[in-house]
Amino acid sequence: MGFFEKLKNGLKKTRAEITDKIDKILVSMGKIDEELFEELEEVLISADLGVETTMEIVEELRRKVKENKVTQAVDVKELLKDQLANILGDEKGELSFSTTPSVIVVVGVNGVGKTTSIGKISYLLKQMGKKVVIAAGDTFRAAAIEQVEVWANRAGVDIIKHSEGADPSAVIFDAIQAAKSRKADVLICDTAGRLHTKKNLMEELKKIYRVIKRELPEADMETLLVLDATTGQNAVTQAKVFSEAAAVTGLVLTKLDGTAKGGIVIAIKSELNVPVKLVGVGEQLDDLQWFDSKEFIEALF
Ligand SMILES: Nc1nc2c(ncn2[C@@H]2O[C@H](COP(=O)(O)OP(=O)(O)OP(=O)(O)O)[C@@H](O)[C@H]2O)c(=O)[nH]1
Ligand SMILES: [Mg+2]
Repeated sequence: MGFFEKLKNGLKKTRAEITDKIDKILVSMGKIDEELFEELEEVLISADLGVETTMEIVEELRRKVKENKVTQAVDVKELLKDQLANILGDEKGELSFSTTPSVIVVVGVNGVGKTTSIGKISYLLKQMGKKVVIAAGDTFRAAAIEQVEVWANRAGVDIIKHSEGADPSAVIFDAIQAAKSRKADVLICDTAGRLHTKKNLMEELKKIYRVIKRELPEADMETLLVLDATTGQNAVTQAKVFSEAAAVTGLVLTKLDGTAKGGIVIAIKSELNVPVKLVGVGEQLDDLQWFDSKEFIEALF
């Protein structure tokens, strides 16, 4: 399956929730009236575009319908598609790798798919000809180290680890030295999703950043926040919390294949000023794609 086919396949449930429902409404209503807009509102909200974003979209639709003197309900679909495309802009997932090494810190609450995504990103980068080193920075959760090691092996990249309970910033320190001496292009740091308290989690992240800044002051650095698309609006809240502790440069939105609420991509873009860089559409090594807003809209409609 090609990339686009995979994305389309991954968005199957979301498409059924948004596009198929909208098609039904438009065909059954025929004419454009207030009831039509209300039904559209309902569909968009249930696909997790969020109340605020949905209201803005529907308001704009009303305006466009008037402005363009649209009378047939079926013509509303193109207007809606244009508008969603507008919200997403022509965003394309990209990471900066101008230094050797460059660093990616992967953060997010437990279970969102950090470790899995690290394996997939390593694989993507390796295919681009990059040499990758992974730092097993989640020393908190039992079995986290073994898990990230399995993914490193799958992707065929190096991993630096300590034992469970070790200081994560010590792991990162060693991984930086290894990345330097092995002339790696990219160092990817796994982090814990769960600690005793949110405060500990945030303090630990800050400590990790201090080590990186001290050892690699010139390095390009990305902080990718991983969000689970199936958690819907909660993902927006998580993004707000993490942005306070870390300079989040991009989002990885996972499990788009497992949810009908992929509309969260649009809510996130509309509510937060952080670009979606990658999307996860399955559990295999190659089930992660660079986000491309145009492709996303095409796959949705
Ligand atoms: N269907 C699907 N499942 C995914 C995707 N990404 C991750 N998963 C699954 O989500 C579960 C959690 O993934 P992990 O990578 O362990 O999540 P984590 O954020 O590292 O979790 P902690 O280490 O506990 O903080 C696993 O069962 C993964 O297979 C995706 O894009 N699609
Ligand atoms: Mg993990």
